[in-house]
Amino acid sequence: MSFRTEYMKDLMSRVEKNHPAQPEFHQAVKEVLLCMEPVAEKKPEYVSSGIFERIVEPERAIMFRVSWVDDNGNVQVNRGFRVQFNSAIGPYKGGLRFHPSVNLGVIKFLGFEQIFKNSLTGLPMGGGKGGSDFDPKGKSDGEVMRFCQSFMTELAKHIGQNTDVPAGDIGVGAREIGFMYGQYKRLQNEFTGVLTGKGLTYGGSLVRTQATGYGCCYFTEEMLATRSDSFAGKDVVISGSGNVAIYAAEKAYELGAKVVAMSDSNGYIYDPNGIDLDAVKQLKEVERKRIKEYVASHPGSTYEDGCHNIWNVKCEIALPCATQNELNGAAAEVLVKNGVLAVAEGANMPCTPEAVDVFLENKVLFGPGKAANAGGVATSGLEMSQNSMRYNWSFEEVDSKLKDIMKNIHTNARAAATEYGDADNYVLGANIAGFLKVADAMYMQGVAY
Ligand code: NDP
Ligand code: 2IT
Repeated sequence: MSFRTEYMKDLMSRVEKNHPAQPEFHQAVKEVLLCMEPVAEKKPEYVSSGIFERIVEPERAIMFRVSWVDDNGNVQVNRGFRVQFNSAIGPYKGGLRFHPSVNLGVIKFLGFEQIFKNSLTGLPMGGGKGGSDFDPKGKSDGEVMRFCQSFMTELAKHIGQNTDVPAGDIGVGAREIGFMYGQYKRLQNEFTGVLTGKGLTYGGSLVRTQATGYGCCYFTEEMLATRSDSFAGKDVVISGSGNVAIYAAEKAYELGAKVVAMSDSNGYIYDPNGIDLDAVKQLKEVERKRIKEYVASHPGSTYEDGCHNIWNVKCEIALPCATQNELNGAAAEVLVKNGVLAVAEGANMPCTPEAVDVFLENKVLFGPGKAANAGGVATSGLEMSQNSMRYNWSFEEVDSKLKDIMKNIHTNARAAATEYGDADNYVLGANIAGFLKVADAMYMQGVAY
């Protein structure tokens, strides 16, 4: 896809020039700006008030040194980031990623996506993201704790329940959130909802663990319903075996489907009998082992090194739930050839632009991450509400709110896509529906002279 208007083309060139060597950020901005061309034509006041120029620039980006001492007494140094991208509709909100591939450009892409995703949830949350190039893999609990404490010692100066509320992402789960929350409390002497994804004993919300994966399936079920179809009886391929992948698999089974393949960063397993999810949970959540160990105890299943070929496994529903750009144009062609009906992004930007084009051209139902994986942050928003009320809702109450939110996101994205002339294009619909609320708030709040 390329730009039709000089205005957006120029803006994109400026983003590339001002944020050099950040390809993931450029990719995320380009996708949104491409969808914004008809919006700019319909709403010239957004052009004259510089909304598009402002929305692609983070309000604030914080970078810091994180030093800590490993189990051998050696000093280690990592880099910490928090990008506070947009606070037009609420406090900055978004996860923290700990992975060696993290850099400023990756955090900016994630923070940018988060603006529109959070807006789509209908809850009052701005967009932000953070993290570190720290690799939790192979570290002891003590090392992870000392890293998290050092990370929070700096981060605490910049966050707060009404300012910026981080949560988990790749490499940051209940263990890391607990260590960071403990350190925040020690530093500030305050028990507040400054992080989400907390443990249930200290302010966490029921369903937050399951929310992204469940939400992704609720969204997919809504898309399928527009073609009088459902998960029932379908084969599903899910990449990843982390928080999002595991609970997407759990809900896919509950909705009557069979999950036949899952992966980690080393390779993928295929089990034609349906993957035994309890075994995957035990391996990945409890023992923190590699997924290839699954095949030893599951006759009939196979393991292949490398994650890419997972998309060669025949399925009707594909849910990429690992990381960005994990599914390219060639993989999308294979999925289409094998009869895929629906693809929903549990991860952030897992499909390359070429892959997205293949799905749209072939009328595959395609749920972009901003819409399809918004259930996680939506439930974080519900955790914030419960923290403010000092009250807890039941599992059923939170799950039913999550379901309603995913349904509304689907309805609103579809309505925006229809208004702009392409009803089945959820990329267009999600970007426009997410953008309009934020743009309107920015417009009404004026510019600082
Ligand atoms: P986890 O750390 O729990 O799991 C990540 C999974 O993806 C693991 O199986 C991991 O394999 C695999 N993975 C990570 N990096 C790579 C890579 N570079 N190449 C191949 N595989 C990789 O993270 P989450 O499940 O929380 O996050 C997964 C995706 O979902 C991310 O894109 C995240 O941004 C997105 N997301 C997460 C939300 C949440 O609430 N947690 C909400 C919305 C989106 P291994 O075990 O080998 O590292
Ligand atoms: O990408 C995401 O939406 C998340 N990692 C969850 C963010 C949150 O604040 O719950």
